[in-house]
Amino acid sequence: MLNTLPELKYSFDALEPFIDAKTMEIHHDKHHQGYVDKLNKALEGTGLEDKSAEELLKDINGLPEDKKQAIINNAGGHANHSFFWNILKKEVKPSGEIKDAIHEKFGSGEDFKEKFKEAAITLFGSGWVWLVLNNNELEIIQTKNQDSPLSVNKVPLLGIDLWEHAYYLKYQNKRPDYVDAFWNVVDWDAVNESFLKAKN
Ligand code: MN3
Repeated sequence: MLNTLPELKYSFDALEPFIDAKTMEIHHDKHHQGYVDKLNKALEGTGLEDKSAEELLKDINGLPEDKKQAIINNAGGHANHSFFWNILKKEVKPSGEIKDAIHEKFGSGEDFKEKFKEAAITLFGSGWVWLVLNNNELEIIQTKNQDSPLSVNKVPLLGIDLWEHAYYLKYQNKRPDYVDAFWNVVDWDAVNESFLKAKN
């Protein structure tokens, strides 16, 4: 079974005005589709065609050397975007165990957001910033390009796409404004669900 582009569970304009419809359309239909197509192409003839992007990313040392970087890039692009679409929803407030765990680890929701934003602003070039679970501890990490937290044995709970294609149409060079707007579209119920599943 080839990897396929997942359908969005909401319309392109569902996250307006924070993430605009045109950006969502191009991001999902063109960029994400591109990663899926290139992943399937890279997997041709490797015997790994049936593996999910997540399975491939958890064992990157097992990848054939000549395809390794192409698979990391495009399985990462596929998995990261599939994850991203699922943590986006307007008007969901932090609640549940993840809220308590964030307060315990970072001091407060505001302190957490500040640290996350700092990581997002200081990431040089293209990549992602994540809230992950690492050995049962919450942690904010940066990844370059389409590298996945799964490849370093960390479970993503929340992530922001910091490639310019994710925000340039609306925010141009103002990455900090995009990060501020992002908090209006985090589906904290989905984040909490991932947290409950991943924690011991
Ligand atoms: Mn993207």
